[in-house]
Amino acid sequence: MRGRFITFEGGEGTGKSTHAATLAARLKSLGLGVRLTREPGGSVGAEIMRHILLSGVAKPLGPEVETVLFAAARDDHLTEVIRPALARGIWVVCDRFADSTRVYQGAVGQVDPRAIRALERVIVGDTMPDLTFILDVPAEQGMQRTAKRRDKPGGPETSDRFEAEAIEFHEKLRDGFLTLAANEPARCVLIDATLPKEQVADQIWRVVNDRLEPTLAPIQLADVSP
Ligand code: T5A
Repeated sequence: MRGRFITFEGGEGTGKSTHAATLAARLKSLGLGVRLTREPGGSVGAEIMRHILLSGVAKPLGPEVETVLFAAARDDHLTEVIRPALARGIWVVCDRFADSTRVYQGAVGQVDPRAIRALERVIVGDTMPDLTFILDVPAEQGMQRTAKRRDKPGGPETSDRFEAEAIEFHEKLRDGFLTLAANEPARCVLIDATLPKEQVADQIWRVVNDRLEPTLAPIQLADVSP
């Protein structure tokens, strides 16, 4: 039986990495095989492209070129990691996926939606997520969270390519993700991520149990996360 594919989306600092990791741990505790991964990145080739994209060196080339680079990274990630895992019955939990391209490069970056759709059709095809959580916090609060993380020992020293954008950019991102959630209710679940972490994690766990019934899935004892 094919594994399930769950993605986390939203603006900066909304808690995607935190909740992707918590969900992966909860699924593993049921004995399921789980692969926790992220975009851009998640495979050797895509991690190289992540470095290029987040360093900002591709920004002067324009949003169309960045879109193609995100798509190339996604193609490697799907081929090397996501599809093989799903085919083995492993549950894949991914921190960002194709919706980020729709919103960052499409809705906000103004790349022609026909180009975004065409790339998605070719690269993602029918490997769309079974369930997508859209974590929502006001843009300012998300930016405060990422700034706080930078102040912690061992945290990143500077903002990356997208974190460094002005607050208006982050407000547009939030609107873009809210629109996406409203347009695709069968796949996307909007989560109020201003609540304390434990409450957010419990809401996510309830939705996963209601929609995907992990307790009924075949048990896989192998731990496949890196
Ligand atoms: N991108 C990506 C595109 O433009 N197009 C694409 O197609 C793709 C795939 C990726 C960048 O690339 C862009 C989008 C991004 O700008 P990234 O480093 O992966 O860059 O950055 P993000 O995905 O934005 O991840 P962040 O790490 O910035 O934010 P998260 O993962 O949403 O937040 P998280 O979990 O790290 O939490 C941030 C802080 O908040 C705290 C956490 O403990 C942490 O300190 N926190 C909470 N605090 C209070 N209450 C809660 N409920 C909290 N939840 C988390």
